Amino acid sequence: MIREINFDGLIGPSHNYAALSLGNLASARHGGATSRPRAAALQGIAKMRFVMGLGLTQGFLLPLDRPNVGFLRQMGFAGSDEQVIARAAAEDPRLFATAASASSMWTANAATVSPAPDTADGRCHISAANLSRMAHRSIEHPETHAQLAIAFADPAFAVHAALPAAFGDEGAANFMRLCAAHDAPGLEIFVYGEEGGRFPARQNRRASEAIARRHGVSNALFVAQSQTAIDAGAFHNDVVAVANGNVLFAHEQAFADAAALKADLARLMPEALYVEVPASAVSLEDAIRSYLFNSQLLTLPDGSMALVLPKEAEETVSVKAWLDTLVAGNGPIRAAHFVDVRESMQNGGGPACLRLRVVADPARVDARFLLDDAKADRLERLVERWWPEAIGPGDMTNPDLWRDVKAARAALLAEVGLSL
Ligand code: SUG
Repeated sequence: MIREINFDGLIGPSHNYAALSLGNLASARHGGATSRPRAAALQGIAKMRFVMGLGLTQGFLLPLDRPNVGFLRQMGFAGSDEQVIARAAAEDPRLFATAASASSMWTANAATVSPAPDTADGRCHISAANLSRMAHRSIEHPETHAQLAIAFADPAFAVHAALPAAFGDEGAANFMRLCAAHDAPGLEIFVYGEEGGRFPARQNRRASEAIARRHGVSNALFVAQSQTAIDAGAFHNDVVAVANGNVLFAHEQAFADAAALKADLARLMPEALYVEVPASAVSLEDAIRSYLFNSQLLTLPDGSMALVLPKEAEETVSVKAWLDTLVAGNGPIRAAHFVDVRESMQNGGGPACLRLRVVADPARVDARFLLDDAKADRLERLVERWWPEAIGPGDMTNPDLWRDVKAARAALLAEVGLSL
């Protein structure tokens, strides 16, 4: 039976705050702060456990090999791996931080996924995202693609390499799917940004069109993000909108032309429900600071829907008030749960950033990427033993730290039984 599986990024041992993402206000605000990789990874695992506890299938993707020595070699640093790391850290700290980021944790950006019921050949198509607008993220896709090719090697899937870098593609963070049920044909909504604003638009329209074409998706809409939202810090659409089943939950200022989108939905999918949060109830600033929309909107086994939101949403007065009214009402969203993913949030990644949704039969997925409680226990023990407790700006040039980070990932791969 095909169903939705959430693949969360296990938060890597190099997690740090380097202010690498222009237009991502949380990342800019926390640049130079001390990160807590161990706590971060445990928060991520706790979220996965919580979603499993709701009765849903959970998977995970592994952190990439960081610092990325191959990239530093491309940038001209030579010698042993240790020398490359030491020289880059000393000579060009920002370039080194680019190579050391644990940014692959945000698997909503790993790929775009078109489930089998939507595609011409009846396979689930998965395209790795080039993430070409941010240097530290642009070096993720070769390793991400390799990992996806292992996890989804079954012929039920078609895994594609990233698009050419000229066409920025940020994966599922700019993608929504509306459907009567996860295993029914859906309407795929590709959201793109236009250049010319205060911050870079990360998703290019042609990239979205190319993904729909190569996936064989004909029931698709291409929708522009509002410039106001990008300028206010919504660097990905999933900061201001999320969809699940027949529900599209969005801020009033999410799209350049919300009226046109509503008209298209009325024509193409009359059963769609557009749950819009007016700016008068929750300002764009509150929505972005709290990550109200960067929540997981989930269909539970009983058919009702629940939101899994960051604690920051609970702590934002306007957002909490709006959620209380939403859940008390008669709509499809029956519950709001709050999880602590603060370490990721401080880099601009909420619950929805941390997961990639794949609609598939779990039996067709490489079981090493699927989670159960026993494996979650083992992963927690491993993280407690190997993940650094803290990384402050002064630690970035410490060779012992990077030795520990490499050893931690090696221990994880051994535990999971993968060599990547
Ligand atoms: O790409 N932050 C990530 C956050 C990604 C959030 N994903 C979604 N919205 N789906 C980004 O901007 C910050 C890294 C740093 O500054 O150290 C970072 O890459």
